[in-house]
Amino acid sequence: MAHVLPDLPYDFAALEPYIDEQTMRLHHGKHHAAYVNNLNGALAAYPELAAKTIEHLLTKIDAVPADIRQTVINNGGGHANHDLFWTIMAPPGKGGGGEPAGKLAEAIQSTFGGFAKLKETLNKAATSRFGSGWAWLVVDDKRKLQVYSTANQDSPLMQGHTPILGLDVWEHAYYLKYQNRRPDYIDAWWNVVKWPAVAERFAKAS
Ligand code: MN3
Repeated sequence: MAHVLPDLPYDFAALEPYIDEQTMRLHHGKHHAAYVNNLNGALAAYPELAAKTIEHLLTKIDAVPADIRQTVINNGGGHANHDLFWTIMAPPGKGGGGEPAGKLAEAIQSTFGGFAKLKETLNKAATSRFGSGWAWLVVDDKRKLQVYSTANQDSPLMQGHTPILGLDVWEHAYYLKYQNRRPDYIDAWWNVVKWPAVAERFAKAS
C-alpha cells in the first residue's frame, strides 16, 4: 500500500494574503509530492515496511534498514511533517487564527506562562534555525509541552515526541512572497494557525 499525497483541506489560495497561492501550489504539488514519491521508491524493496504507517516508521526509525534509513528520515519525515502542516492551518475566520482554548491553553499557560510567551519561544526557534528545518510544539515522552526546532525534515517522532504544531521554515515555504524575510512569514503564519486542530492533536497525545 503506497503512501499517497493528501489533498489540501482548502483551496490553494485560501491562506492568502498570509501564504500565497503559488507557494501553496508548488509546496504541495511539487515538494510534498516529491517526498511521497521518494519514500515509496525507497520502500519498494521492503514490502513489509511499505505496509507500515509513516508514524510507525519514524517512531521506530532504528528498525529501518541502514541502506534506506536516511531516505526515510528525509522523505518520510517530509511526508509526515507536511501532512501535519496542511491540517494545522485554515483560512482566517474559518478556523484559522485567534488563540488556543481549553486544556491546551491551560497547558501553554503552565509550561510557557501564556500564549504570548509560547509565540515568542516558537518564533525564536523558527528564526534561529540555520538553513532548512522546522519549529515545533510537541508533547514529549513525559507528556509535557516543548518547543524546539529540527534541521531538514527530521521529525520529532524519531525522539518519541508527538508534534502538535509545526512551522516549515524551509525557503520553499516562503521565499516567493517574503524572499529573505523569514520573520515576516513567521508573523503572518500565526494568522492561519488552526487551534482547534492543534487542540485535537494535543488531546490525543496527552
Ligand atoms: Mn516544506
